[in-house]
Amino acid sequence: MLRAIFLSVAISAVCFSESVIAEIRVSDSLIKVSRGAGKAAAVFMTIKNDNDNPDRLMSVRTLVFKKAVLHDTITSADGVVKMKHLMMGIEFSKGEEVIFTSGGKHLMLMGPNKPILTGDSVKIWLNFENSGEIEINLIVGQDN
Ligand SMILES: [Cu+2]
Repeated sequence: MLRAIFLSVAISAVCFSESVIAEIRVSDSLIKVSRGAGKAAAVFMTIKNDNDNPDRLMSVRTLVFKKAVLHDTITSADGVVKMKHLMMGIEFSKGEEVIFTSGGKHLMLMGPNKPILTGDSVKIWLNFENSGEIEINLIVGQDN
C-alpha cells in the first residue's frame, strides 16, 4: 500500500515538471469586430512555441461564434487580396513565433451567437496537437 502511494507521487512529480517546461505563449491578443453585414471578427495575436518539440495549431473553438477558422491572406499576381482557409492548421517548429496580423495569418470568427458589444469578453480555445487546448480571453475594445 505504502509503495503504491509513493509511486503515484513520483508520477505526478514527473508530469508537473513536464508541464512547466512545455509551453505555448500567447501575447498581444486583440479582437476586431466588423460592423458590416457579415458580422465577423478577426483575432490578431502572437503565438510562440516554447516547447522542446514542434507543435501544430490544429483548430480553434469558441462558444460566442458559430465558426472559428484559421486564415492566411494571399495577394494574387493581379493584386487581388483573398483569404485562404488553413485546413491543415499552422505548424510551429521548436521556438517558432507566428504573428497573427491584419494582412497575414489571422483567426476569423463568423456568425456571432449574440450581438458583440464593447467590453464583451470572447473566450477562445486554441487546440494544439501536442500542447492540448489553450484558453484565451479576448475583450472587445472601443476601437472596434
Ligand atoms: Cu479571414
